[in-house]
Amino acid sequence: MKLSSDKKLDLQEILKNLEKYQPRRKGWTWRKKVENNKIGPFVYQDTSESLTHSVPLPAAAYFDNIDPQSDVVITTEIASGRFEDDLRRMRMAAWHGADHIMVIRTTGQSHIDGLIEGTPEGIGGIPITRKQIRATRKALDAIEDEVGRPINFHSYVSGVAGPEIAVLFAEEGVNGAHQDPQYNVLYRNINMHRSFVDAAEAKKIMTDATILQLDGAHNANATAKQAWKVTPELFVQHAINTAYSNAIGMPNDLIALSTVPPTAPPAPKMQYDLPYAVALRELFADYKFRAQQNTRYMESDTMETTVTHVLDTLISCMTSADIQSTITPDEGRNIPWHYNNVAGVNTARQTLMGLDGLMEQVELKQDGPLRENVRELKERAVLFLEEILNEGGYFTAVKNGQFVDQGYFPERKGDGIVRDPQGGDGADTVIPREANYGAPVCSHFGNNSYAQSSTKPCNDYGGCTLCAPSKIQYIDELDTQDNVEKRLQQPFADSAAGLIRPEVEKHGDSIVCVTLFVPESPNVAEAAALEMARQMSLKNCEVISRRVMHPAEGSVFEIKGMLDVAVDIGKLQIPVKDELLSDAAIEAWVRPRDIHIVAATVGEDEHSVGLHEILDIKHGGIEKYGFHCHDLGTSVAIERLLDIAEETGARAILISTIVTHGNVHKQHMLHLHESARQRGIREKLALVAGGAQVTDELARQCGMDGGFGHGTMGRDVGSFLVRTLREQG
Ligand code: Z97
Repeated sequence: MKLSSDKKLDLQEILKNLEKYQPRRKGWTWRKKVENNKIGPFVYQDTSESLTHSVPLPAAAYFDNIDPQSDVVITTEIASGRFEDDLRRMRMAAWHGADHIMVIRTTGQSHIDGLIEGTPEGIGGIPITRKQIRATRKALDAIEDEVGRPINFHSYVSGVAGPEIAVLFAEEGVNGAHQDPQYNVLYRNINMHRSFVDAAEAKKIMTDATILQLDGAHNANATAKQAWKVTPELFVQHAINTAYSNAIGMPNDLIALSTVPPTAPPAPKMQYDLPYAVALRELFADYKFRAQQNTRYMESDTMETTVTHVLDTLISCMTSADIQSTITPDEGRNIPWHYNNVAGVNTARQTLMGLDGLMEQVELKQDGPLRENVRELKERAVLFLEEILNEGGYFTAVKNGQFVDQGYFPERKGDGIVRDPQGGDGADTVIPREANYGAPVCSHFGNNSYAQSSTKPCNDYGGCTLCAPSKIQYIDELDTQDNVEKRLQQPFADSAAGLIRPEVEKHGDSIVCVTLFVPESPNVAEAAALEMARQMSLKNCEVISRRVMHPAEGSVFEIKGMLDVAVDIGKLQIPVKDELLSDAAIEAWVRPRDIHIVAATVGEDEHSVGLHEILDIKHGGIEKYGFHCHDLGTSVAIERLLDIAEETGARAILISTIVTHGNVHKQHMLHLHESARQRGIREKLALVAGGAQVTDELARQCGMDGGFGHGTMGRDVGSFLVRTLREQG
């Protein structure tokens, strides 16, 4: 299946012949680091191979549209509840630099003791089933071909069906998974004996399939109110899972610690989080790190969460994290929308590129508070481990509530999570293996009677599903109502009828978001903002972010609501954009003609950066084509521009206004047009306006020949001038 960048993902094609689809490869893939990587005008130190298709960062427009890629993997978490909608989001995320796609599974799947089939719609995540996984892997195979980089697909193995899910993942080419028996015990109240027995089996299966394992220690600091107090315990949790994984034979490079810097500003983040990250790195030097941004203290302000994320990424950079995870920056609002996934990925991409080469220039101090705090954290962690041993082992320690207590160990608050070693989901389900036990697949921890006689255990029974994929039983949708075919009827009908609706998450959800400032006290302002949104015809309005600017002067709100509008593509008036002339074509026309141009910022506007971008040869402006530019400077009167135009016999006047109030930019344009007309030179001149609030439409309404807004380059104006002047003759 081949994707084309101007066509939407063909979901019918993805679903076709799914019963026969097999993953192209198994196991995790890291990015390939490229030393001294020359990209555009720069040489990078911490990058990997570039993508073949991508959407560069916005500022790339000023640097030859380069899109350098970090050498660390970038994660995004996706799970709207409908996998078919998530596939399109995965494609968008991949174009922005994500190569680790985590699919959060539906609420409660940890407690289901077996595999589920079909693709039912999930709540709070995606039901992980064979059909869902296979369709996703197939889509990701096509997406990775499109962007030119392998994409790691990830979900969760913990839970009572851990070994079964691990086999499913190994069969279907899932590349990464969370597996940590402590997660089952602490957060899902699954019986501890069962969890650890299952974990050995699941980890062995993951090892053989080279699936990268992430642990679950980060959940402690997502659970604790004062997350920085559980840091000694986090080290212990990492150590338990790491040692257990090694003991069943998992190699170090398949073990990734799931880490999260535990604080967020206004906490003095570097004082707490940097020693934590450094101590962790030193203790676990031989392992991989997946660093996730702090979500514990996320509220609804995306700007604030973005700043925390940037600081987290700085810590990752200083402590060599291997994977940078990006939860959508508005997890606090529980609205992980398409464009917020992309925003999170871009925060990591932008920050990592900005930090390129940092550690070649600075080093962490070997004395002072950093070292003292690192040592203290390690000591507290060792004491924590000793106490577990003194109490009689891990199970007793959990029974005694030693974990996720909010006292800074050895201080104790007595509010830890308490679990009964004989209780929880799946209690009394551990059954001793018979001496002649035969495992259903070759990957197996412990005794396997089939392993005695032949080289490959499954030779005894003609192959297992891991060695002979044709033996895999593919079960299609069982639910006649809630299935992907039914859910896609509406999107396909819409697209056949040429209808489009707004969307943030799922096809046809019609959700939009508006931002309003209301100049009143917070409660009054909020009620007014909701009423205003309703009067905009939005339904089911809900405030998703409120920020007080001043208790009396007003607040700003973001409101989501449903805009029940379907736009008919056939009836849209889409302006046809002229294709730009090439640099060579512009120059070939301009150079032999001796064309003069007069330009200035007008009125009281001293901001000339925009104009210089357009004119100056050193910014790639139109001088390079051979135009003779008379730059009159800033805050120039319209009449003076016209005087000089007449003196020099100029063919065009370019005016620029960046900062405008009270529509003064419109008045300048109207004045220029009118005055040129009165002087009898309007027909001989091309009049062009540029500026932050100028659009082509507005400029033409105000008598200009053309207008240019944000993002305009010299070539846009050069091309326009040649076309206009050619027509004028
Ligand atoms: C993450 N942002 O980092 P269930 N096993 C482990 C886990 O950590 C988790 C599950 C299973 C977060 C998102 C938090 N972690 C989720 C070690 C969840 C999931 O299906 O929710 O019961 O298990 O991944």
